[in-house]
Amino acid sequence: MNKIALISGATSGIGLACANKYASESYDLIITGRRQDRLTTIANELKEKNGVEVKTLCFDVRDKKEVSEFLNNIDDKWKNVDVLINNAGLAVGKDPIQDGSTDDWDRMIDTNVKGLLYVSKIVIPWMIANKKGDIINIASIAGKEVYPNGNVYCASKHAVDALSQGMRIDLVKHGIRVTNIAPGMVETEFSEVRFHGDKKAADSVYQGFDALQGSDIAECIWFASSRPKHVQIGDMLILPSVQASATVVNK
Ligand code: NDP
Ligand code: 8X3
Repeated sequence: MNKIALISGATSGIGLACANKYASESYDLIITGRRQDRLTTIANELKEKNGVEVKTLCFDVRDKKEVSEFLNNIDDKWKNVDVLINNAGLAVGKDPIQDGSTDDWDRMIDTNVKGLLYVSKIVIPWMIANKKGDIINIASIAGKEVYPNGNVYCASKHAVDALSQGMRIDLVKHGIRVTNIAPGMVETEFSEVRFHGDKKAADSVYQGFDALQGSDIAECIWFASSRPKHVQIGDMLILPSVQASATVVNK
């Protein structure tokens, strides 16, 4: 029987790259997101290419009831999740705190912090019952540093960093490993979402240097979760070679 990875936010970027990586390593997948059309296409491609099983779950991680119903209603065999990748997340807006939109703040905190918690709340008991599992939380360099106009996004990712530490402490006695992944600039749909669909503004973020790609992060996540049982990768900061900090980029 194949191992199982559950990847939240697998319709693009880092989550999609993880889906490709874990399927290529013969994992069966539960992939989630809010765009069913993309989930269906991705699932069909992964099944055909890798011969694995792929279950798609279309829900919004901000909706506690939906998260609970969709996850709890899957067949028991799917509940043997070996690797949970808490990836669904976003930045919305890049404004000084005094000009920020409370709607943007709600979206970031509800998705990046509460959504991650809602999914984890359902999956952790399955892992405890199995006495094993890997939880991979996608934080950010924004969870280690704060940069101008990053305020609430940075706060939400600092929260993810803290939750990774808290989960590791609380779950160590259950044989569950917790890895915090902190990428720098990765070329995905992230900036398009952050700039409210302004593709020109988004493209300019990644111009003039070789940005990280989703696959670079997926390789690191795979490395962490494929370590021998006695090894736990606690935290990884992954930057493009031209990036030295959240604000210093040689481009
Ligand atoms: P993308 O925008 O390409 O992917 C984000 C994914 O999250 C999509 O699959 C999206 O799916 C899903 N998602 C967003 N909101 C929700 C929601 N409310 N419910 C369910 N799914 C949701 O960006 P990235 O791949 O870059 O982002 C992935 C993670 O990586 C995020 O947590 C981000 O903060 C983090 N990160 C990104 C960096 C970067 O530079 N790109 C750097 C550091 C961290 P759908 O729209 O279908 O719901
Ligand atoms: C995304 C990277 O630097 O835009 O988390 O915050 S950054």
